[in-house]
Amino acid sequence: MKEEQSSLLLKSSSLFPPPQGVKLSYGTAGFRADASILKSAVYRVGILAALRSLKTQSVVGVMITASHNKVTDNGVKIVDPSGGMLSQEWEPFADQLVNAQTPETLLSGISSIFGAIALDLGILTTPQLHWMVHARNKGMKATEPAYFEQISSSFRCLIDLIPNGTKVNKLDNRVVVDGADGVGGEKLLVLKNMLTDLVIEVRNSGKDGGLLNDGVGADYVQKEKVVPRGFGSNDVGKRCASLDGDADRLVYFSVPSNSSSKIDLVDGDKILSLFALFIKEQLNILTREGNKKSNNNFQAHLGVVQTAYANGASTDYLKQLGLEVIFTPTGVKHLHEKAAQFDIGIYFEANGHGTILFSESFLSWLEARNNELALVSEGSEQQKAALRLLSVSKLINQAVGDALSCLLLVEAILQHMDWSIHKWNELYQDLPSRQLKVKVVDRTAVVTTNAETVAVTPPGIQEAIDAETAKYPRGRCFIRPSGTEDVVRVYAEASTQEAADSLANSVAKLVDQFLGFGSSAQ
Ligand code: 16G
Ligand code: MG
Repeated sequence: MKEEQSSLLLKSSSLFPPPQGVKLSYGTAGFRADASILKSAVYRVGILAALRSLKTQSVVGVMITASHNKVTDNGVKIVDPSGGMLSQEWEPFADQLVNAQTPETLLSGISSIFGAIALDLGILTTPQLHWMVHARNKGMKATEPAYFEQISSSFRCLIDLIPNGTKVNKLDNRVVVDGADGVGGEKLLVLKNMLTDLVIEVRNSGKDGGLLNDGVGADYVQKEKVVPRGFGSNDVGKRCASLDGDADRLVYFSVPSNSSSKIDLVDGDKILSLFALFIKEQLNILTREGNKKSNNNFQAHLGVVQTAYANGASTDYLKQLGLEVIFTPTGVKHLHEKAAQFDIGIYFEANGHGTILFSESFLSWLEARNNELALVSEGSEQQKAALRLLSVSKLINQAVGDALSCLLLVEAILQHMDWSIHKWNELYQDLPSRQLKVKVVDRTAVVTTNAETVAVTPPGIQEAIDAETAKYPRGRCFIRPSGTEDVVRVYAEASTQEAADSLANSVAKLVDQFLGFGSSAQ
């Protein structure tokens, strides 16, 4: 590095000294902390992003967002050239860079960052940034209007392909969306005007001064199972949805009665199930009997990826459909990586983050098959199925889970099936579950394996959990250290709510006995 460049870097980095006594870690999805101590991390992530861009000779992204957390709690993360999460190989480097205590140590290891160009894309949802990085590196138009145009036009294609009989009965094309008082609500106000076959009512759009993620948003709705602010007895029976603050999570819900604030939740697992059902149906049409004569047939490998938090009833349902279900540890980077190994990989976390990935080779085959069908049987069911799959691949974000594009896909599929939210919710019935968190002395003492379903350490804890779980019909329980909070999380599932609560409580006690402050004080 040239002398004047390094002195410039020394000077500017001393403007953003790292907080004393705090060690930040890249964690599940970027550096997260109270905004007051994050300045130096943001500065250094800028340097890291520049290095990543130069190393890969591609465009990368930097996102600052509170996501689903309270407004003072911020995060900063890098979007890789593929549009996905930062390569996990670079995470240790990110940790070193962000925790270097002096500007001099920061300098060592950085050979050259000059030459990188920073573009301020303004305020976007997290998935919009991922989409733009992906598009830009593929040489495609990477602007916000191009994003809106792509998702709204592919939505229109899906609606145009709805079988005629269904269209006549179509009554219910209205959805009410809670924007979490975040950026997603604001963007949805733009998107809704580009749609003719769907009426979107946006609440908590952030325009009326509501506080981000405060009693609103996908995380609140999914965890508390009550209506978000601004929803209530007037909404009984309506199809409602909630985004999180940066619009990478989506859950649906309905208000069953006007006597309480409780909701019927339709979570990420059910969105996944709806998507899987639709995709499987289209693949079946495309490759069914009578179509075999084609010398251009292809048995697409369809896979589904979940985490241990997926409701057991959803996994049973997906397996009943004959689908291959794979589990990974929590965190989008893990699910995404696995889903990318299929021709069509569908992944979702129960919290509403997920998408559908199409492999390049499957898409080229699909394009070719569609062209072939257009020649020999234009307008046939097979060709429509091919077109629907192509439209889904354009609508659904290929870089990361995207609440806006998932919302449009859910709406298109519900219209296609002529299903109400109730019909959709009845695909299967969730097993009652309970989540708890336990403060412990050192959460890293819990090490898990088998996609977080088995605790390897501390010794003996898994046997104790197993013994407790065996007492409950349909009991399932696991513990894991949170990647975003200083706690150990407990998840329990059983045939009744009382049983799930009781199992979770017993296992939380075990965690406290093995790792908690109680045991350490003894
Ligand atoms: C982050 C992850 C989310 C995961 C959650 C788990 C991304 C973009 N977000 O929000 O996928 O479910 O962390 O939090 O990867 P926990 O480790 O505290 O339970
Ligand atoms: Mg988020």
